Amino acid sequence: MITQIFQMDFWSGLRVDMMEKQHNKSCSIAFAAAPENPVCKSSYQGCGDERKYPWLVYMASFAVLFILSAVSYAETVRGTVKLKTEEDAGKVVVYIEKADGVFIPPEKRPIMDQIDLIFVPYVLPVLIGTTVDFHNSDDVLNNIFTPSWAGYKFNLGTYPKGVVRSFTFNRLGEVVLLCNIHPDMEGYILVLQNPYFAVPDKRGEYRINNVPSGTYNMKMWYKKKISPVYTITVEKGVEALLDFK
Ligand SMILES: [Cu+2]
Repeated sequence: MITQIFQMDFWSGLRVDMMEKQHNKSCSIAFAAAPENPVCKSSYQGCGDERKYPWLVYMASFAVLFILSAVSYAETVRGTVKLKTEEDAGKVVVYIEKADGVFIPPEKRPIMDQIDLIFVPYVLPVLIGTTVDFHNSDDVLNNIFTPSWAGYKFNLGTYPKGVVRSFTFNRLGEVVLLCNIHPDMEGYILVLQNPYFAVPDKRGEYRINNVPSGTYNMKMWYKKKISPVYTITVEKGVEALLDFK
């Protein structure tokens, strides 16, 4: 990987050099032919500036090289979960239990909505510290509260369509969402230690990108139940495969 980038860097650097030489030459010719032509004049002045470029181009190449070599240590973890019914799609979360590092919650707040008296999505996995926006898309009033410790036993109150209330999740664990007007409504927020989680698609396939090299314990959450631990090793340059049985 690194050798490859060095090669790319070398060739692109060479090409930039050649292009610059060619460009300077044509500008000089144009300037000599018509020194008062404002286009030529400005492009000639442009050429003067461009002479300062090579080191910048090389610096940028090295920055790209550095970033790419850092990213190359992170790989994809993917696999399948067994869904009993199609309805179970969206009710499963696959996640790495614990990973080293400092993880910054997303600026874009994830949304938990209430549509036709159903929490949508059924389960929303979030990184600890994430603020979630709670919407109400129903024409009737809905309430959201939780008896869960991980959700500080909050009660966001009862509010109509169009109102958005927020909550920041700073405790790890499962937060059950209930509505004190409609007893059948039930949803979940799963507050996780790291951002390496996924909700499998309808075929039960999941994919977690950019997982750093290392050995991890993985788990699957399904309707309040947590699977046994599966251990995986993520190695540089290899996709890690894990099928939950
Ligand atoms: Cu409700």
